[in-house]
Amino acid sequence: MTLSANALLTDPEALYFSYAPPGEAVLQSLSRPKGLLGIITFRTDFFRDKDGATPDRILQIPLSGRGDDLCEVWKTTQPVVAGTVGDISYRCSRDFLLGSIALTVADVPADNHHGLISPPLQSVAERAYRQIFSLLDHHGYPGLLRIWNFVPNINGVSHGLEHYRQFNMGRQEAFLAHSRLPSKQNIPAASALGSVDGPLIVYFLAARHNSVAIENPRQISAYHYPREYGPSSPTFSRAGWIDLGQQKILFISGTASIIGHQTRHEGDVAAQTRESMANIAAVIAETNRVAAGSFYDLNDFSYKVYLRQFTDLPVVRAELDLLVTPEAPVFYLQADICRADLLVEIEATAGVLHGGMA
Ligand code: 3EB
Repeated sequence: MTLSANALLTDPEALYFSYAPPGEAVLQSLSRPKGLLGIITFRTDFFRDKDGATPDRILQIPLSGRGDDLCEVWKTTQPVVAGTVGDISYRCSRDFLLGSIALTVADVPADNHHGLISPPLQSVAERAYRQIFSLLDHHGYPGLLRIWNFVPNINGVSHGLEHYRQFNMGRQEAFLAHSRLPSKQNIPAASALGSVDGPLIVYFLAARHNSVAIENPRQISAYHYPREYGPSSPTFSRAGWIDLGQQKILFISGTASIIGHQTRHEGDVAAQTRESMANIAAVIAETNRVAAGSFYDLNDFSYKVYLRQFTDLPVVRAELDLLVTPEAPVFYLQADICRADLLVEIEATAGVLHGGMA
């Protein structure tokens, strides 16, 4: 079977996304609510209804607010309906589902069913991912294409373990509990960042059909990282590729200055940026090798760049400008990165149609 046997050749549903200023994003959502999967904002003070609530079509990620004042807007060509199950809010169309979950991190550690006490981020991560997998399995969107994780105080330590490492334990347990680990093909592309405070927030894009996981020959698969990075390895792939017929989408995970399993260029944000982009180029080359008929290059992508120190922006932008066409959308945000020695993480997406819908 070639990978393009996945193609949904009949009556494809198109997926659109863009980065838009808040005013424009809200106008778009009001003028075309039928095909709106959702709007993601990366600050806390963005949008409230008259009663102070956030409308369900808008997800607010509490970052520091330093960064480009843009929203991520996801749309589709089929009608969208909204729903909630447990702690998840979602909007779905015939082929796609965009959902989010926010779980408060308990002060008191939870019992993890084995009579042991789990650190707090382990238990919320497991609960979040279990809810997500149940929703996807029961609603018929088993293909988890892309997932974004925002872990409060990600580099903080409690119960003797960094929050990101606690998170990895709970995430992996949920993957195991839902039998999603044996087939490495279906491990989703992901990003993992720190939020300023508050709940664990995860948002995700799922589909009726699975994407194909792509790994990076320059890096050890994250799910094979050695134990020096924590008791459980991180459960994500370097990229996910899906053939929707007319649209062939490549979701490249948050990518950092890691070779093998080791951080490179500690303290040098320019060199970390170049190494991250070399990793992205390697993932693209690997995709072009395994995904029949796909020929992506760096200029085809939209980028989201997370900076630990927002004052590094001019240096990082200068490096990206040398590598990527000025036409490529690049969205800069301040966020902590999952390893304390990483200064930058870059994610990239290609093949999602841009702008308004026909
Ligand atoms: C890395 O390659 C850098 O834990 O979901 C990037 C993307 C990173 C996703 C995750 C972590 C995650 O290990 C960190």
